[in-house]
Amino acid sequence: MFAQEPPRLDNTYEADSLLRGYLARALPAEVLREIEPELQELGALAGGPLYRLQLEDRTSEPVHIPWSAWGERIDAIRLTRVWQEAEPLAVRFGLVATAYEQRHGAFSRIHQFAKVYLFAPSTDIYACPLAMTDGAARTLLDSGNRRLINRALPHLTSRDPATFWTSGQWMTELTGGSDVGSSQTVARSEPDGTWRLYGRKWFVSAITSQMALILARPEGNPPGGRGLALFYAELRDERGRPRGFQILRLKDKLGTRKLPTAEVLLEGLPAEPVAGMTHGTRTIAPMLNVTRTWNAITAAALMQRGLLLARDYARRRVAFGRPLAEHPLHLDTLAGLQAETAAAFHLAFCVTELMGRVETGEASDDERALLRLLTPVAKLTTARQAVAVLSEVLEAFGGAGYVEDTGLPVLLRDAQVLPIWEGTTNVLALDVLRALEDIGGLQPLHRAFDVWLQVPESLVPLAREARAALQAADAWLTETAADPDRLQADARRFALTLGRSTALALLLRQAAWSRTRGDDRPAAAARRFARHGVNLFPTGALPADNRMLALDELPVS
Ligand code: MFK
Repeated sequence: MFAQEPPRLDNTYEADSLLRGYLARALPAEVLREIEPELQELGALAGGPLYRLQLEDRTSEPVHIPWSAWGERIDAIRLTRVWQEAEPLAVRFGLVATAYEQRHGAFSRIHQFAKVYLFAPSTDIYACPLAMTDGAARTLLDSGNRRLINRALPHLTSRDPATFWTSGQWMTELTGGSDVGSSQTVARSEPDGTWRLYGRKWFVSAITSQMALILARPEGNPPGGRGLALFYAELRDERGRPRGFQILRLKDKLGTRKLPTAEVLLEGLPAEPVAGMTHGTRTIAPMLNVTRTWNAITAAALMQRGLLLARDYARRRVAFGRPLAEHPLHLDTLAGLQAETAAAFHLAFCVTELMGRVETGEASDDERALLRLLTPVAKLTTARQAVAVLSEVLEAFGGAGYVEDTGLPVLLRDAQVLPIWEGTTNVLALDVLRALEDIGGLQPLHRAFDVWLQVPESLVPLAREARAALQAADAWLTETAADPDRLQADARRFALTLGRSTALALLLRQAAWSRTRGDDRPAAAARRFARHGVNLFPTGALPADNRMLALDELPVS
């Protein structure tokens, strides 16, 4: 009887020419030599036992256990098998610790995120608590609060599962969502000078964490983000019982279903201010920027996972008399996906390069400015690409891509969270405008393009295309500076034009390097990516037209 052969994964480090080519260019040879055995090991786990466990454990989900058998409120969470395996592995491989140990100086962030990239697609979004843990470590360090740094950092960056903590970020409320400044959680001071938090957090990711950074409004503070303060809380007592909060329910989500996201009632959770009693959103910004970088790396990683599977399947699946891999139209489709994935990969890893340089004090002023600008640009660009690419990946399997027990549909469902959490595409597009105000314009990016785009003659037309898109974006900025409605209405096109032109420039940097080593795949990816379009600028669209279309109004005569 005829049966289809399923797609197979092998060592996902060895199979990934994108990652290996990038690391060979971006890292000094001795650093790559030192870290490669670890990447090999992680690639073998990710493509072997972890992937098999994901498939085996596909239908299990975390369970909330509100009460003990004897009536005590315990709010325990039973995790899936993959999540149980993932934590000790993450600790052993130092998925958070690597960034703080800085064994390879400014390259440590590249090292860390290469591991995250291999780990994330095989661990059912366990990257989420790790991202927040990394973000919490960064936020506490930036706050300068020595007591909390001494207390929490050794746990957050531990290499020992017995002492490792993850952190949550408790921000999102029914009133708040993206508009965190309208949060209603209050902080009340006790007679002894300590603080307790009261309110309802609507969407708390990874409720299993040992600590959390929480936004709350000290009583009497004004409304808005400035009236919020950032608090630190340790969430469970020595017996594991919640300290002044209840889990109301786990959220019933489209994807990331292995991730226990909870709705939480705060009923006097003891907490400690991190950095003063105001400006909470500003204080938590380092958390947002770190988790947005994890988001971008995870987006690239999920795309690459989908492609590895689709590529393998194309060699096994015979239709109309030959393997899919011999059908020109199927090849063309996969090539388009590969180009988008390569572009997302380089954009995301560029942010990790900058992050490493800033954190070790080696960055120039331009590099600091680029990190602020490219973090939201990379997050929003790669997240949109991930949804589009993974939708197409499912289609590359035909009906099998739509059938749950192939383990494929989850790729698309999980990808769909990437443009939503950590700031939607539109919220991030507005953050790009805010970043430009902070850094004073696009000059740092123009100067970076000059460095990245030193390419051989044959790639010069593509380099011109990247530059032209950046110039169009810059011209738009000058032209609309005095028109806030138009500035906002075009902000997404603007941000995506920055993202796509920067990704093309970075692909060309890699292509120029790879060509001297006889590898023309990055150049092919750049050509194909450019053909998809890097300049999203509208011609003549105006906010008045937008309103008429969006709200279906009659044109004003
Ligand atoms: C796979 C791994 C992925 C990661 C998994 C993590 C899972 C976690 C799931 C979640 O928790 S999702 C919820 C995440 N929520 C968000 O990302 C919130 C989205 N909303 C925004 O980003 C809003 O723009 C923001 C809350 C920041 C608006 O806050 P405000 O207080 O109304 O706005 P304002 O006044 O513009 O900003 C306050 C200050 O912060 C300003 O500084 P100043 O006080 O000095 O003027 C801003 O410049 C600063 N700021 C805001 N965003 C910043 C920033 N600074 C640096 N970087 C940024 N990104």
